[in-house]
Amino acid sequence: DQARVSRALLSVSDKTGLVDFARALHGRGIALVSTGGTHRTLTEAGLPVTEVSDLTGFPEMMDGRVKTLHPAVHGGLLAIRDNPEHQAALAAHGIGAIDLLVVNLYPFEATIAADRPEEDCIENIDIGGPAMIRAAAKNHADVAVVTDVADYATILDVLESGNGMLGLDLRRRLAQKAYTRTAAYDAAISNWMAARFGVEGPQPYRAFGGSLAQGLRYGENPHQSAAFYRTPGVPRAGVATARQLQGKELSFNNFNDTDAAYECVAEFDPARTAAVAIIKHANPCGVAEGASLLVAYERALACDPVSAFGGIVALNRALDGEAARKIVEIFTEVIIAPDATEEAIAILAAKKNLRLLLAGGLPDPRAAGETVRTLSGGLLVQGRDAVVVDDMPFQVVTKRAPTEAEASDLRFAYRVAKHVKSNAIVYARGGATVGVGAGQMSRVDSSRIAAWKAREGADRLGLADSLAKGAVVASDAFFPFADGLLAAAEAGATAVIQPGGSMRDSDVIAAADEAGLAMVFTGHRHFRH
Ligand code: 93A
Repeated sequence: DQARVSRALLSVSDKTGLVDFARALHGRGIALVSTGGTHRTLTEAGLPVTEVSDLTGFPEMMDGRVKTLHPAVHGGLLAIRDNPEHQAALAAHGIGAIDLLVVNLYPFEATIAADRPEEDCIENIDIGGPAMIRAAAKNHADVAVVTDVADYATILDVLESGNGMLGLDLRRRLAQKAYTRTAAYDAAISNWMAARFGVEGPQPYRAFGGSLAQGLRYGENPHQSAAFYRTPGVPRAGVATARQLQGKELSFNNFNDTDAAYECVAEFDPARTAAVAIIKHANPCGVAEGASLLVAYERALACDPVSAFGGIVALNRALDGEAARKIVEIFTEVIIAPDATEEAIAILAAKKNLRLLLAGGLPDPRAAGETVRTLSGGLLVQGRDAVVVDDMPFQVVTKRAPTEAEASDLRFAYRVAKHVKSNAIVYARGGATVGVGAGQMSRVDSSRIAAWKAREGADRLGLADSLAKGAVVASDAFFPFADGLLAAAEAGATAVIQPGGSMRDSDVIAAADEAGLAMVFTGHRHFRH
């Protein structure tokens, strides 16, 4: 399974390590072929190199768009060495076999990251490079393909120890890596086009074309392996692109919870209000608006301070000193914010284990995108839940319309409910959650838990009345029967927001009228599983 390397084709945009590598290949008696720029670099270094145009008999043309797209190149890469017909074809057309292909692609990812004009991005879509990579990788039985500068040293080591031969194992590994590279490259192009041209709907490439960003120590549990992949070509402020200023590496659960926290707090326009979300196990245990981040944090924390211990705190504005000072009073795993003041950074620096992430901005809750989940033997892909309560109908269905304060709290509660696992019930008052019921199999149970949390909150404050009294309640899906709604009324809620759409809507509306509740239908469900 050893294959001798007699001729190598080198065509690289990133010329790092190129000259040393090519010189070592030449030193082993390997003939070198290369494209324009690569040829120039190698010739300048004094190495004998054949130009691809001499192989093809065509000059590079159309600004280099066509340089290696020719049978003299692809025949040399694809011919099976022990297939007599293939060998006869090579001989008949005067094509020489290529045993080693060294290619790295036009820097498309770097070009879009630098926000270059559209025509530059298009011009940096490499066609000939991926074609050669895919050809060589297909023919890995005979050809070795190198797509990563980091592999030059390995190739030289193996050539040295193998007397100019490369083994099948290595060629297979390189081929697999090569297809990973071309897949990620095309994913970046597809993602960029989707964003640029406003293409909507599930796009497999956008969902799966991740590039490995970081291996993780373990997954949800220590016996599960895990890694974090970044979706290329999606310039979206969020956990995936945030800068970590301090603390240990994020764990799998940290990534998941921090994302939930930041997506939740991003529902609150920072120009309108400061807001804080505290998350545990991907569910909010407290969310609040406030005149300042400090006030918002204190109110979010008050909702469920026991659960908030060891939680993730997300803020919708640049973290300031007073909020930072308050947050570090209890054990917090991660803080994420668009930015932070010098003072806040200095305060957090004293807490070595606390992870601080600065995302540079907030994710757009209305942005298109996909969510992906695996099931045994398959994947489920869907568009993000990118609908925001402000854009939904706000249809009053009861005799009593909500007061202005109730209406504002209804919107607040619905924003939060979107980020609570179903069945979700959220009690809110004055722009703060006072009770959250998450993840129950029955809506009535979620209602009970939310009401119980509101009761506990009152007990902590030494108040006679539950915090649900005078609060509003949001439900992520319709109440199938009046019972859930009546439970909320009994707990003290005065207004309700829910999608509507149940067969028994009229019963539920009648029950709401009977109890003097104001109720609003949004027409949009916020299931989150
Ligand atoms: O424009 S291309 O898609 N057309 C081609 O035929 C072609 N062949 C190789 N780009 C092509 N390449 C790419 O040129 C390689 O993938 C590599 O990134 C780059 C190297 O060009 P140079 O040697 O001129 O610097």
